[in-house]
Amino acid sequence: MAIHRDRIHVMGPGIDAVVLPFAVDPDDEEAAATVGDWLLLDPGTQRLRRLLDRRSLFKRRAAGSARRVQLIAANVDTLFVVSSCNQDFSPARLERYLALASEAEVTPVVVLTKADLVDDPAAFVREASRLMPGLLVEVLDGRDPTSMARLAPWCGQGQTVALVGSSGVGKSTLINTLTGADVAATQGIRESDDTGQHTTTGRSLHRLPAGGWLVDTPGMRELQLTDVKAGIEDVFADIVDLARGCRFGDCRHESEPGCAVRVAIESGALEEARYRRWRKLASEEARNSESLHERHARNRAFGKMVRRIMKDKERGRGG
Ligand SMILES: Nc1nc2c(ncn2[C@@H]2O[C@H](COP(=O)(O)OP(=O)(O)O)[C@@H](O)[C@H]2O)c(=O)[nH]1
Ligand SMILES: [Mg+2]
Ligand SMILES: [Zn+2]
Repeated sequence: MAIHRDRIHVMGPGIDAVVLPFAVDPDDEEAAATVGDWLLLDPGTQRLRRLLDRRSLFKRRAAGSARRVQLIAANVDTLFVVSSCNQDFSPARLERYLALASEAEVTPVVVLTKADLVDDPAAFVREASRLMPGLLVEVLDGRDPTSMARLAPWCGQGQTVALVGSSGVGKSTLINTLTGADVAATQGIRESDDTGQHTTTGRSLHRLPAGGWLVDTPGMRELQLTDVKAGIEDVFADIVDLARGCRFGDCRHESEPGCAVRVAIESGALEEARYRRWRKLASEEARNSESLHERHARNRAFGKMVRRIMKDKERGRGG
């Protein structure tokens, strides 16, 4: 249900307890329990026995360290990618979240809020739908409980949902409407997104009236674009497919002869703007992930140097 500093909150039939986490090998970061995990608990000793296999996992690099991975949520089935039908609407931002969802192996559903504030919400739906083949898009007024019927297909028994989206798009409003309770502080009341403070404390899993669960952890909003190469390839599968048809395997799709990507752009089959967003996202991902690898290499080199110095010292002492 929630991870506290040195305890975890678990729930199950007849169980609502705060227990000690597993002692995990620091090199096996994914062996720790996180929100949404299924655990086997010994009812007598209240000790955790086992972590069950996950269906999906959101994780991120912990700030300031190359190695530490922070687990955010496990077993999420559907990710509501929230955007509003106004100035926040940005295909590039949506694609970024779609890549994260794909990487975590979670089905994304784009939820466009503030439908009540625009004249033609359907235009936003059309634009969002074009971002990925088969992408599901819903548009609604997040404050209106009756519009929640649109999200019902993902909120029933046995289903777990999570939300992402930038500040102010209406995530907290949706959470409150979905849960039918005042579980999340909405903006303008007491939540402060800018300072990184979160008022959502306590449990991170909320029961939905239709029987499903909603994950609400502060970490979801800090998801970064690192190690999501496969996710980006899923979102831009059309371009990846096209690039396979380029004459040169290392085609940069600039002015090379026989470039299938350029042909598609020129014929109008591929939107130039989408191509540019792909380039930007892919290079940003490569940069983020590469710098982490470089840091690893540096750490390893430093470790080697230290060991060499120690050895030399030993030798010096001995001889
Ligand atoms: N008109 C309208 N306002 C909304 C809607 N959803 C959220 N809001 C308002 O937008 C503001 C930001 O919402 P909030 O839920 O705090 O956004 P969050 O930062 O994503 O959690 C609040 O003033 C909400 O009342 C909607 O569908 N329509
Ligand atoms: Mg909020
Ligand atoms: Zn090419």
